[in-house]
Amino acid sequence: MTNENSETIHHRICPFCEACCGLEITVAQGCVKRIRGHAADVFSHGFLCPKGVALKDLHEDPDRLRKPLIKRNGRFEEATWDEAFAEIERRLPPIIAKHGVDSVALTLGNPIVHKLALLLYAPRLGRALGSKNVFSASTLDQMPKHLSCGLMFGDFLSIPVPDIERTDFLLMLGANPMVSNGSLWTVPNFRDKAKALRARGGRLVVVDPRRTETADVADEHIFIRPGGDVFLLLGMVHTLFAEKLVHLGRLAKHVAGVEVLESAVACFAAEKVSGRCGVPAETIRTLARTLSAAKHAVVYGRVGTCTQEYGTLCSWLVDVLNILTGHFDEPGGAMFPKAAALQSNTLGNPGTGKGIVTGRRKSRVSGAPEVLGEFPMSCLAEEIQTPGEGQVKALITVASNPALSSPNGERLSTAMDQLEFMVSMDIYVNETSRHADVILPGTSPLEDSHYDVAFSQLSYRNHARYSHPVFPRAADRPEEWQMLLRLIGIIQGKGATADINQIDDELLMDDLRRTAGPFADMIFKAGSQRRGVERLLDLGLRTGPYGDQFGMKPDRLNLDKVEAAEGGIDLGALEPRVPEVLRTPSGKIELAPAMLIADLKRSAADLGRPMPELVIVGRRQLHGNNSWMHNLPVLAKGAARCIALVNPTDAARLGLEDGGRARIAHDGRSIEAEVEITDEMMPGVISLPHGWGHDQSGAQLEVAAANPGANMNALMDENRRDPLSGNAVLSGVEVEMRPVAARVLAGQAR
Ligand SMILES: Nc1nc2c(c(=O)[nH]1)N[C@H]1C(S)=C(S)[C@@H](COP(=O)(O)OP(=O)(O)OC[C@H]3O[C@@H](n4cnc5c(=O)[nH]c(N)nc54)[C@H](O)[C@@H]3O)O[C@H]1N2
Ligand SMILES: Nc1nc2c(c(=O)[nH]1)N[C@H]1C(S)=C(S)[C@@H](COP(=O)(O)OP(=O)(O)OC[C@H]3O[C@@H](n4cnc5c(=O)[nH]c(N)nc54)[C@H](O)[C@@H]3O)O[C@H]1N2
Ligand code: SF4
Ligand SMILES: [Mo]
Repeated sequence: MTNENSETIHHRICPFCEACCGLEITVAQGCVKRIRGHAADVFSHGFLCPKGVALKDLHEDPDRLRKPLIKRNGRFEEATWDEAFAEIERRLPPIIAKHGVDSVALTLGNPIVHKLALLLYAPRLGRALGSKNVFSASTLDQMPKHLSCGLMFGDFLSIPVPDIERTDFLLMLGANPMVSNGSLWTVPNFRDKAKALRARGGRLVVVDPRRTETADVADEHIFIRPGGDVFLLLGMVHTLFAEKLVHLGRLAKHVAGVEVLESAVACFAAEKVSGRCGVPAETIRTLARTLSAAKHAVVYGRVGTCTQEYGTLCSWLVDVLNILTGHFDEPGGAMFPKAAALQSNTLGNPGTGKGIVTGRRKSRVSGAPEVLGEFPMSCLAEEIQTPGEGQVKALITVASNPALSSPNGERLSTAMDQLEFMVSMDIYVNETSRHADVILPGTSPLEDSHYDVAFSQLSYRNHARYSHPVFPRAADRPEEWQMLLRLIGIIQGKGATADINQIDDELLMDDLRRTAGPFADMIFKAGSQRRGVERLLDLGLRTGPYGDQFGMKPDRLNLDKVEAAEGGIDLGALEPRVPEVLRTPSGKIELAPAMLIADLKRSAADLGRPMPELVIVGRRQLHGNNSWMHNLPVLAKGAARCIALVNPTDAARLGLEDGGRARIAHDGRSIEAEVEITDEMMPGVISLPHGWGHDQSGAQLEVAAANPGANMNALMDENRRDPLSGNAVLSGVEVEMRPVAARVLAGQAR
């Protein structure tokens, strides 16, 4: 669209967080002039946050790499694409030939789910490589939820979300959507949705060791001891059984394991668990009663409930509560989205399936079980550093920054220097990619097309939205799916100059043979008009639950239609999907999976554990995104600073001053941060944002380096995980804290 000032208006879904807001981007003279929320977007209705505006800064960031880099004699030099792939071909295949495929590890980072090309093709790279050493941000984030949902519903990606627009009671644990804008729950403009909930007489209750921005807009905030959620949730489940408040409603005939669950929770009465979670027994009982009595209600737990040693139990119990109170798969409760394209639980036989398996392999050093085809990210350093058969010798990172995002980054950084070869697909020379031998920079989001394959599976409403590229790519620049195909060609032994279109065809045909059987050839031919991501997306839409079935249902969806719909296509409110959504072998919701029931023993044994005096939790900040947006000026001049929040009683006990600096230590490792004293923190808990620590040599992040902050993950233990999911423990870790004398500070070069 062009207006009278010869400005063009473009619509682009924001790729920065899970809210997936539709943006309106005004371009003049080849530059972004303005970014606003797209008012006519059917899903986000004009909402945006400060990060959305920063797309301009990202696009223009001089530190964002445009050309591949090859490290020669310890220094990065710009190279052509052909040179970069030739270097990879020279160095990677010999390592595979000598040490086997498992000697090459792959790390997959968070931006992959926000970029169509990476989302659809990084798994292809993983399959082509065939290494068991695959690690991703999922084990720093949401693996517990994948596992609990996989066990209960039969598919790792069958994750229910709150139907916020129709609920009367939302109980939220370990999430702060006022800042994060939601996670495993695509819900742009949480603020107005929460406001509307309260305006219609509903209640929002937030359980968090910090009185968060979300707690500030809630009816009630309840402090909880970090890591204590499993006990609170068990106390609630116990109350439901003890007070005969269980009513499964419509789902009664679709649920297995109620009795097993009832006896397994018998020892977790509210009075028993109260001390361990720091929530009064009466509050626990009242929460259970309110949940049961509400007409439409939903419990939701996120990062704070996953990044702890009982992450899988917490994730499970959240859904157990929804199910036991009749709020599961019901309007206003926890519901399953039905995405238009590529959602695994819309494939196969509705209502039954193979379920999930985990532990098909164990990691070499710690013996951690594989979950969803991965090992815990926190095992990567030991896999590199421990000699022996199967040792990791080479690493490919795709949009991941584990040097900052995963526990004990210092050890991992040392380990990365010990590799024989490392490739980073990344847009910056940062804390991780500085260790690489070759960096392949991805395109700016404004140069790609986009469709949220992952987040439409987690959305508060069903929808289909596609964005065209805002700017053309430079002629010599491959798209990210093309880079991944080049890597695949190298790994397959076809070489760096192999015909990637042919590889793409072969991979698609392999997929179709697996998923479409006798229709494979027909579908392949039907896709022949398009290539790459658009081809996969078009086929996904056409064969999906709203699809045109290649003309058999002509009024339904294909990519042409979604592309043409400015602002997207609304596919309606969430609808009940049980039993159709289930893929468990029993065809039922498994309320009491054996693995989880067995794990309750661990939490029972832990009820009397003495509580440390001081523990640390993380937080997110509106003006940043994990580790990688601190280089964008518009965000850097905002409020994001790496400050430790401390309760006044702790500050007094430790001699800390507001605005002063403190050293925070754990297990011999320490960092330094500014202190803010605030009663928003629970006594005994401090909060520090993650993703900081941009003072590492060799990174090229000029803006971020000016205000580097400290890396809280330097304190975390790489050996502490939820044993079921492999998720790292990033919350509730014991720390010591002491003031840093001003005099010392003055003489200190940081
Ligand atoms: N202590 C603590 N640690 C945490 C968390 C916490 O709450 N507390 N949260 C965890 C969570 S939830 C997550 S998801 C992880 C994230 O862990 P990671 O995914 O490892 O970390 P990010 O900071 O998101 O880094 C993303 C990387 O992708 C690169 N990148 C950005 N855009 C693109 C692109 O378009 N193409 C390519 N090729 N690369 C790109 C960035 O430069 C950066 O290197 O961190 C986890 N770490
Ligand atoms: N602006 C911004 N938005 C983001 C991101 C970002 O970095 N910045 N990151 C994105 C990513 S990758 C993700 S995964 C999502 C995450 O989105 P959310 O899940 O909403 O994550 P947080 O905002 O970190 O909120 C986690 C909350 O858990 C609390 N908490 C810590 N430990 C415990 C505990 O043991 N129990 C309980 N009940 N609470 C606890 C913390 O105090 C914090 O308030 O956000 C995404 N959106
Ligand atoms: S809320 Fe998330 S998706 Fe929306 S503009 Fe902000 S960063 Fe982008
Ligand atoms: Mo995340």
